[in-house]
Amino acid sequence: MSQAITVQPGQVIERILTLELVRVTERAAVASARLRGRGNEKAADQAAVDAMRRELNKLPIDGTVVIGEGERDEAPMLFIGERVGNRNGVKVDIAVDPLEGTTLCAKDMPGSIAVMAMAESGTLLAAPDVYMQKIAIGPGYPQGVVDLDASPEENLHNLAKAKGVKVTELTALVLDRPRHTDLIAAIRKTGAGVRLISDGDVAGVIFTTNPASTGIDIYLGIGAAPEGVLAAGALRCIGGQMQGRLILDTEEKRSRALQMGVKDPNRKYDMKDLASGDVVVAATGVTDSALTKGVKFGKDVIETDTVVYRSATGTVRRIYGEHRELSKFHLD
Ligand code: VTB
Repeated sequence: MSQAITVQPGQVIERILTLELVRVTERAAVASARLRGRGNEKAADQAAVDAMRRELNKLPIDGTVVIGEGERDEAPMLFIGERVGNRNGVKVDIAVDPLEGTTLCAKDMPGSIAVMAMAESGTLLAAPDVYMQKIAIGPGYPQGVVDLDASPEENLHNLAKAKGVKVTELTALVLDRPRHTDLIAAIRKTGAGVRLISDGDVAGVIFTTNPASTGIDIYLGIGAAPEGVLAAGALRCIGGQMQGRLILDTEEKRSRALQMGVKDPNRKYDMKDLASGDVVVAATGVTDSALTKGVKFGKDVIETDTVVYRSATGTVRRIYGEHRELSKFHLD
């Protein structure tokens, strides 16, 4: 008889679910990877959503989507508030970005991933689909060395001092958007470098956790709020610091946010406010990136590359998958 796996008190997310998450992101990645380079962002996203939802509903969880494809009326699937799982299990929050970097996938460019997080119920910020101002650095620095409300100059100088390098040796990662013109100029004025990305700031934030390999010391700028929560979940597992503030610049956005429980529209969220409990995050590559390789389609085998993070232990696993039951994948 197989031995039962004991769940430690306080460990709400059973470790067995860590692997289950990998299955979910693998399937979403394979489904959208079939549509790489086809120029159809919507179709690629829909394929990822369908596959992710199908797999999620097989899991022994009672899940609620808190970060999803949108609000109920506009998103047919994986909308905020949707219940997922077979309901026979632990109550959890689910955050999904079935295809992060839809444009990258549609253009077959590097950096698109299928990503999701599962957390203790009530511990992920239910963020509306608005922008978020974000700052993130990796582990190993004193708490508060950078701050969302400090200038880019101050942040870079403080970070350089804490790292024991010259500011000219730092590189910041920023989304390539007109809204960042001043930010980019301010960073460059310090002598630091700027790496621009066209999309994919979940991975962008994660890159700060390993500057030796990615070359990225700090993430700065404005991206999407749901991606901010997913990134904070991953950072909680690996270590690092992150802050975010929702950009609620219209009455409509403020009232939508209020409905989702955001009482103070100017609140500065810390990493632990964005993801406060036990969390597991998985990401599978759709196209190649510094985080994971993209899906490879062979004659008899489909290969996937996944990274999965678990906050309870800080474990990071890289899972290379060879999938042989191809008939199952034809569903996608
Ligand atoms: C970023 C990026 C995402 O949204 O969060 C971005 O990392 C922000 O929105 O991959 P804009 O494109 O409007 O600047 C994505 O591009 C996709 O959601």
